[in-house]
Amino acid sequence: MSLFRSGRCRRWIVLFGIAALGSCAGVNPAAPPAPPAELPAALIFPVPSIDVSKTTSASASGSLAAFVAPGGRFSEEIVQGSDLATQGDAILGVFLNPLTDLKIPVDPSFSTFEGPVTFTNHVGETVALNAKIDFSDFDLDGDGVAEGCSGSTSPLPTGATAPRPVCYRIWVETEEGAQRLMAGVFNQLSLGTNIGAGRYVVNTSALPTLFGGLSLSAMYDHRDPLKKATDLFLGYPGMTGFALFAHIFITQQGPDESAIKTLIMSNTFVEDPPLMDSFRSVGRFKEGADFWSGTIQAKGAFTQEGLVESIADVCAQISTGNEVSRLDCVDLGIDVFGVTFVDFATENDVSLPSSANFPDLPIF
Ligand SMILES: [Ca+2]
Repeated sequence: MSLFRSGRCRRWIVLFGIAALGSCAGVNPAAPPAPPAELPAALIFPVPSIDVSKTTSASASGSLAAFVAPGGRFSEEIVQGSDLATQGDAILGVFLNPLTDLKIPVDPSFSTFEGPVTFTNHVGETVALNAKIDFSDFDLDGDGVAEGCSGSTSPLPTGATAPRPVCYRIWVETEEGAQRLMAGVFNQLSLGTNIGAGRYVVNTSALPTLFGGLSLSAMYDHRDPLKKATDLFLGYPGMTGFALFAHIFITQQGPDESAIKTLIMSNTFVEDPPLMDSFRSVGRFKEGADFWSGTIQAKGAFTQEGLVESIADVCAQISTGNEVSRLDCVDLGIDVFGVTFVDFATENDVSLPSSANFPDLPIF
């Protein structure tokens, strides 16, 4: 039986609407941006997706389940992390695509931008709001130092030759007044084909009827197409603070048609005694090959209905879902021995910057 059909995980899906879902040593978008060969005409707020939904890049499938025979010993284990990651991408798209639709010019004369934005949730409900975006430099991560941004939508201030990050803070104007929605930094702007690098945090309490207060953050570095990393955190509020956290870290090494992809996640319900209900996994596969290597630890509700509680460095054939010799994975270079779980997400991971760094009301 699927994790998704258990009571808890049905609730997970309901909570996140569309459903949701790695330490992030691999992501360091704070590194100096490489000089961009070109600049986009308008700002793209990219979904930092690394596709783990299929085993061949030529396939159109949206779920790894299409490649896995049901009923194999590890069929569910192979599929479920992939599905959660894919659903996480869908959640990000809900917030980011409407912002890209604003078509904000990349131009050093734009230090602010204001325009109508329409958000749509998973059941098609929409909210149209006015967004106000300020691009001045600020301290995103709260370390006491501003991020050194350009102060405009362009990484190149007028007359400058060295690119700088682009910072943004977004407020939306609701019936209850203006509220903070999102803050972030582009360390390298997305060109569409190469989404660059950046970091952001979103809090949807300004849009409670649509998303119920979901908070999320992401760090991504896709500047090198042969070495991409995305670190994603999701938090959903419960009766007494956050109830549910997901932390998903995905890397891709190599070109799309033969990439090794590693998906590491730690998810927990914190409404129960801490970490009683938790799910941690490491999974790795290589595009174009039929093997998956994985390690899983599940506790509490996550072990219901047949999901294994603990496996380590298992090698399975994707198409059958059954265990094979570990050498098959070792030879392929995908064995996960020694790969550690990521930390569980905390409230800090999904919190907007302090009011000192991100004022409660728009600053223009
Ligand atoms: Ca800082």
